[in-house]
Amino acid sequence: MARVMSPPEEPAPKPRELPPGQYVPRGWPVLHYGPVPKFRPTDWDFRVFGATASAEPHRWDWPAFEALPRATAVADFHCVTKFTVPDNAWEGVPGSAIAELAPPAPDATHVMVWAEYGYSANIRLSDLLADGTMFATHRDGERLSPDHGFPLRLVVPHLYAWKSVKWVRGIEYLVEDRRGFWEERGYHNVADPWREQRYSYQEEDGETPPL
Ligand SMILES: Nc1nc2c(c(=O)[nH]1)N[C@H]1C(S)=C(S)[C@@H](COP(=O)(O)O)O[C@H]1N2
Ligand SMILES: [Mo]
Repeated sequence: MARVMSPPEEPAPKPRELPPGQYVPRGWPVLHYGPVPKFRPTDWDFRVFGATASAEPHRWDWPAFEALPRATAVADFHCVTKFTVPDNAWEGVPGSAIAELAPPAPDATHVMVWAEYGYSANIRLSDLLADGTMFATHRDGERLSPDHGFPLRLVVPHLYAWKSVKWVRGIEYLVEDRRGFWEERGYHNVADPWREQRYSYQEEDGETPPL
């Protein structure tokens, strides 16, 4: 028997929760230090070195990297200058996949992420393995533009975006934490936006590598 059903009540949209001090800007700002590097596919490689399980470095050229297992993840993107870009659909190679293919030594605790021109950022090994961390080639179905890190950028959505290294070329496993580019210049070593870890003066003594 046909019956007219009243539509289910729409749940009220939940207001987005932003980390403290953040706002949502128009569009997707471009922010970085220095020039945008040129991509030369024949020179490009991705290296995993430092404290690897085999004590040997790993290397993929561009075609090999493009053939690695891929995944997608939707996440917000929080810059320490206070903008948050919501709901980015990232696509790329998960950090955990890289760690499986090029495993760290048992005593590795941290990772230095290296980009073109020597930009770097340090993260914990657990940040590399976390859900949502990936070496991204695409956002919202489109290949990254040169400004946003083409051909490859790291995305670590649960940390401030200076850890989301554009034009990434490799990672170095560390048995002892070391500060990266911004971490040496007054920014917080860990950078959890939900705890508003913006600046190095907020770090507890002895918890992080000295400045
Ligand atoms: N190689 C490199 N990656 C970088 C930076 C940089 O200066 N160089 N800046 C970081 C900072 S501070 C931010 S906020 C984000 C910005 O990414 P977007 O330009 O795609 O928004 O990139 C991060 N990755
Ligand atoms: Mo940033």
